[in-house]
Amino acid sequence: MLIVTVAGVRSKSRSAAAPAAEESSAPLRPLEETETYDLPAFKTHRMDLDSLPTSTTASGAQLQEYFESMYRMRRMETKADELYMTGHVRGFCHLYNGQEAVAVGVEAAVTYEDYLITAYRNHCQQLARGDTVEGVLSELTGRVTGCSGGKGGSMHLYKPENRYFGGNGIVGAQGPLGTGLAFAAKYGGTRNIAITMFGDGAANQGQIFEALNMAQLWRLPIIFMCENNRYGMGTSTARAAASGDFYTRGDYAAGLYIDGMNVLSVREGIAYAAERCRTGEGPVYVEMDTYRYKGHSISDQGTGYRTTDEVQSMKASRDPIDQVKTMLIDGGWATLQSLKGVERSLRKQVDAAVEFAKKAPEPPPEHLWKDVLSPSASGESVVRGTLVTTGGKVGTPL
Ligand SMILES: Cc1ncc(C[n+]2csc(CCOP(=O)(O)OP(=O)(O)O)c2C)c(N)n1
Ligand SMILES: [Mg+2]
Repeated sequence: MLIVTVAGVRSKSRSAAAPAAEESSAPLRPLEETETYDLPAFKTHRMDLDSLPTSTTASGAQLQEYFESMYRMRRMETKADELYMTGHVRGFCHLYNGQEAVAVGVEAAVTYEDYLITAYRNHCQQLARGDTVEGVLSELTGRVTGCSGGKGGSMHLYKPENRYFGGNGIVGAQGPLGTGLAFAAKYGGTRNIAITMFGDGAANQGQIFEALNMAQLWRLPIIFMCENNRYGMGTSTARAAASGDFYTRGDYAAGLYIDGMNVLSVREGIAYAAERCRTGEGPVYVEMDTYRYKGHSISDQGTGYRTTDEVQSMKASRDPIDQVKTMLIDGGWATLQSLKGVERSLRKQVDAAVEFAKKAPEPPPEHLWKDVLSPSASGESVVRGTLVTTGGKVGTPL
């Protein structure tokens, strides 16, 4: 049982995985009405815990939006899995199932003026930053309608117009890159911030500490966000990390622990950390306590290094989508039946996106060098002064 002060309306209790069963014919409550929710406890490092909120208000409309966004993500990832298994997606494919509240809660706290960068588990952030399911599945299946024209695939999703910088296959690389984005925000005299998301495995890397040192020294507006999903590939944090309290690992930098399975907690924690960054106090090292339901990538069943019981109990007690469903039903904005209708319609939309991606054209041969190498003045692709097409030097006809 989950005490709903962790996830829902105050002083009621209900299993997060079992929304109210009773259906009533009473009219649903207007979505603009709000409810107050207790938040799961934050933990802080070099930051005043008492200045963090202990409760928050959400409207039915907000909760409905969070529910739909997370359900759409879950469904898209499930379909990506199927597309991989049937040979439509090749290469790598890392799924986000279980971690959706992080992507959705972050976007509820910042705007597209703020920079976002992450690792290879990046499909859902792309959606949250304004791409469509059609767009994401197109890139995964190598279609010209994807954001990288079908030449990048699963690990190369970007939306620069909404300040989303992907999509980075090298573990930890987004630490220094995100710090550069924060530097740009500060250098440009804006109040914008950068969020760099990385895993618990990446948190042990030297480049994260090097970038954090610079960010603290220069008081850069950046959230170093460690998504602690308990595993780096098949290695548990207990076996890989000398300290599992990731929020304290910034040492001299402020740290914040957030329940990453609770979308309201993510929203409020990130809103707080972001405001701190905007006022020039320097970086915040956030630990998102979350969990990945699937294996590391599609080639990993995710069963060899953890028990089925562990996964099932996480789903039963902390699932982010079920938590919001419970809030919607308990708050009187929805019934189990009305939410089933919403789920049905979202599944249809995702199915249509799958068909769209399967039918979309692959990139034509003339796109082979496009966007890969810098063009010469005459528009031809060049590597170190050599024309790719002819092997000749720029300006020297063969
Ligand atoms: C520099 C580097 N080393 C190793 C790898 C191989 N690798 C890919 S993902 C991964 C584990 C990372 O785990 P974590 O940071 O916890 O992220 P998660 O996959 O859990 O999201 C490793 C070792 C890599 N891509 N880059
Ligand atoms: Mg991990």
